[in-house]
Amino acid sequence: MSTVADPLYRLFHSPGACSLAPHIVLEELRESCAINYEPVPVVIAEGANRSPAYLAINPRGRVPALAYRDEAGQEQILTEAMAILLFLGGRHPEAGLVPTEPMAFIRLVEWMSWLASTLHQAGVRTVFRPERFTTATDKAAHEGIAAQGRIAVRAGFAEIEAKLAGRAFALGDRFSVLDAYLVVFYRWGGRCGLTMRAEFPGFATLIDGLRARPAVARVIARERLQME
Ligand SMILES: N[C@@H](CCC(=O)N[C@@H](CS)C(=O)NCC(=O)O)C(=O)O
Repeated sequence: MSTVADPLYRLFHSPGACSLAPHIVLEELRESCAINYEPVPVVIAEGANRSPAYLAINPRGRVPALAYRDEAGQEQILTEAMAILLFLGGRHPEAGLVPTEPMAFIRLVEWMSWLASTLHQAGVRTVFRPERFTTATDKAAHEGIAAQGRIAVRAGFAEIEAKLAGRAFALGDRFSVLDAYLVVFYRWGGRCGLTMRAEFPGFATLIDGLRARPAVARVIARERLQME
């Protein structure tokens, strides 16, 4: 765990989880706006997200959670990846990570809301955690749930591929919090058994461009992630 004296933010995260997106955004903000933050690992594979200490931070036992100081200097906790990404982008407008034009902002929310609900919870999660959609002992059902989930995930990635067509970044010509979120999904696609680069070449090109950004590369290395 890195330690930062009096960090502006503390991000509770687990390697490769959806917390990777705010981790990337915080690292981008460190580079562009010189903010300091502390990444605090809560390793799901070790059950740390179910520890009493972490449940006191997020009673849902999920990552990410962000600790930040409000205007009165009180520490507050914010949960939900989408809320954290929009909060960070909004709190540091000089970094330009969230569009300010109202309709462009709503289009960003439209994308992110679909990623967080349909593609993450109703798609990827059914592949990774089929036991959460039936009982842990109903092993016969797990395979069918995961297989259906894989179909939904593939359809979701096809939608992303079509939306990205020819774009350098998800929203067009500049990096936004949405790009950071898409890094998470691209990596999960491989772990769902999809051949991402062959099936979704436009998405792969976007990810290649993102990985060339020093902040993104640093976070991928820090979380020790394989992207393909
Ligand atoms: N709706 C939440 C979902 C967060 C979530 O599902 N996080 C996963 C990691 S990607 C988690 O903490 N899983 C631990 C568990 O389910 O026990 C968000 O978008 O932040």
